[in-house]
Amino acid sequence: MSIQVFRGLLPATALSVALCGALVAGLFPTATLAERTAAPEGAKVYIISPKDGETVPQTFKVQFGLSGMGVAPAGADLPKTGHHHLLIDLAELPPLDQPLGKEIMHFGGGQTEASVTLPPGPHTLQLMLGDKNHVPFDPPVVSEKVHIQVQ
Ligand SMILES: [Cu+2]
Repeated sequence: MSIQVFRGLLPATALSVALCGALVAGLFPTATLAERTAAPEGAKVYIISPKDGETVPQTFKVQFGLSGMGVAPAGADLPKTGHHHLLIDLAELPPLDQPLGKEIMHFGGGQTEASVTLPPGPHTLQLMLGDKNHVPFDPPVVSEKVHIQVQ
């Protein structure tokens, strides 16, 4: 008798598991995972100015450096290009499998420098390149962290 009950339940259980799997498979890619662009070999992003350890006024200019690839506005589908993002006081890199968020400064116009205003004290600056969809490259094209003292 217990075997009959088991047999009766099994197909329904198998069906719900299959449905669940289909739902997860269907939702996952669009919900959390973005397609990442392969980084061109030797691509390097760096902060030209300010230098590591520099003391700067509250409003100062940050100059972005890039070698091994080009700068293009966000949305432009051109090979081996991306646009800059400035990470300020970020302890950890943002998630690499989704577009960079609004908490990060985007330079989607293809800018190569920015005027930044920060409160006095120690701060860190780091650059990360994003592709046409604001998604970090694979592997990420990210600069060394620059430590500054704002007066
Ligand atoms: Cu962006």
